[in-house]
Amino acid sequence: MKIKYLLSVALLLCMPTLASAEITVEGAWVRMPPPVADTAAGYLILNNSGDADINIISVESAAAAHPEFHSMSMHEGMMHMQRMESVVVPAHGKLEFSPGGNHLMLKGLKRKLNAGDHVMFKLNTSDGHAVDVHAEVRDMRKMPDGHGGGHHH
Ligand SMILES: [Cu+2]
Repeated sequence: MKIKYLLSVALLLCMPTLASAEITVEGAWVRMPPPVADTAAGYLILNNSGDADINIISVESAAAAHPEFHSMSMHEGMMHMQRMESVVVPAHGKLEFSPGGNHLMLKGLKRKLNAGDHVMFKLNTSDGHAVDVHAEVRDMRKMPDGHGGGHHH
């Protein structure tokens, strides 16, 4: 019986763990959009402490009808945004969404976002787990340079 018990414990430990246990979210924030805008950009850092890459296949938010992952790239001197269907947080690594680079694009804002407001996101992983993100809206016009991302390089 003792062996059986140990076996079931081992099985439990081997089951896929919640992605949220392996992914930690750092410094999430949303740039306060201009009053007439119906989109806003969000930024955060995702750390993956696990041994496997984690694929994030969708993002949801009560604040926006169509949240998307976007990348930024330079083409012929112009910055272009491109939608990414999914993003990967590498094993024992991180994925950064920061101004001028990858970002969450909140398209179709459902409400006005004011500085200090809180916006919740849900990131869905390919293995069926979810990562909750709690972001604060920041008015970048009032922020000193270099402190916008909540982190330092
Ligand atoms: Cu964008």
